[in-house]
Amino acid sequence: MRVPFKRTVPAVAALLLAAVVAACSSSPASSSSSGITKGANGLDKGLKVFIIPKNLGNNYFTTADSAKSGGAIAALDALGETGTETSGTAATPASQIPAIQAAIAKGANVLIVSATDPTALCPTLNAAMKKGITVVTYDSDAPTCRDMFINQASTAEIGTSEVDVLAKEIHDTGQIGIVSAAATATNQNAWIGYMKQELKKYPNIQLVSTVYGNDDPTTATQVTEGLLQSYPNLKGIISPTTVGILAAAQVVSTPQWKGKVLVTGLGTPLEMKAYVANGVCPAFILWNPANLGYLAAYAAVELASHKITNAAGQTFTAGKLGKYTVGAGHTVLLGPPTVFDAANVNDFNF
Ligand code: RAM
Repeated sequence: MRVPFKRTVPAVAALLLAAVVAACSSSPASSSSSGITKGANGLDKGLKVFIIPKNLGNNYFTTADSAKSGGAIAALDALGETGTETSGTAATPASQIPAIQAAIAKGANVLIVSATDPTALCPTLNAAMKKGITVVTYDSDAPTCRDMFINQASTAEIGTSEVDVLAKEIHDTGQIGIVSAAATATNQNAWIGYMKQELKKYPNIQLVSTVYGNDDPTTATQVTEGLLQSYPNLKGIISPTTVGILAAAQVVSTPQWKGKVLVTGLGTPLEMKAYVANGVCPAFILWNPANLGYLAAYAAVELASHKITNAAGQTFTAGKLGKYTVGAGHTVLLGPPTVFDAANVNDFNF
């Protein structure tokens, strides 16, 4: 016969006390109310991760972020996190900041951000870090208000190689212009800084103007047309943005400019292969955007799980990409950039 279990008053009190202690002492990493648990690999599972590119509707970021392309959300799915891509439609802080604020309000544990404007974003990102949210930048940095930056390739190499590619094509001579993204973008400004240094090696090349297309196809087309009208003897355009280089190549493919002006910069193989074929853009540069997003996701989860810190020398494995080491300035480098031309441009699906 089963003996009915009789709860004594002290036993009930002890149970209540245990429940109160458990509720009060739950850390974010083990709290069942937050849905975060510790996996056998030492990483938190169930983190709410928001990926916030400069803007939505830009193929480069869609590739970097989405599950389908093997980007950030593919990595987050594999790790058991909740990954959400969100941003505004324009690559401006006015469009991006509300998306960051909304992600914080939704209980984000991690923000992965490509900064449209570090100055404008920092108050919001600093507030997020104060709340204990892990802030990782990828693609475009905000150096004073993040825990870690995932850099696509060496900043110096990206800047100097674009100049070297164009210099060779125009035989080291003539006027050139730059069609950039937003005037506030950290990544483009840093690359342009290295372009200017590299141009000192080419005394017969003159950089006549830098114009800004704001990663908007219409604006990029208009500023390219304006640049060509102002400098009718222009020999080349460098556009260190996937949106800008496509617009510039389209403008230069019209009869007025084709054969007179060459375009290079940073582009995606799928968008640029037609302009390699028609001779307007014989060569351009990029990295694998999906790998950038994937690496950023792994690094952010390692950091948020306190499995690594952001100190130089810390190492972690980013799934299929293998082992990475944190470098100086709390930065992780994806790898070297790739030069695309007629020999390889058809081999890539991004
Ligand atoms: C655009 C964006 C992005 C940049 C690429 C190369 O898509 O400006 O930040 O890294 O171009």
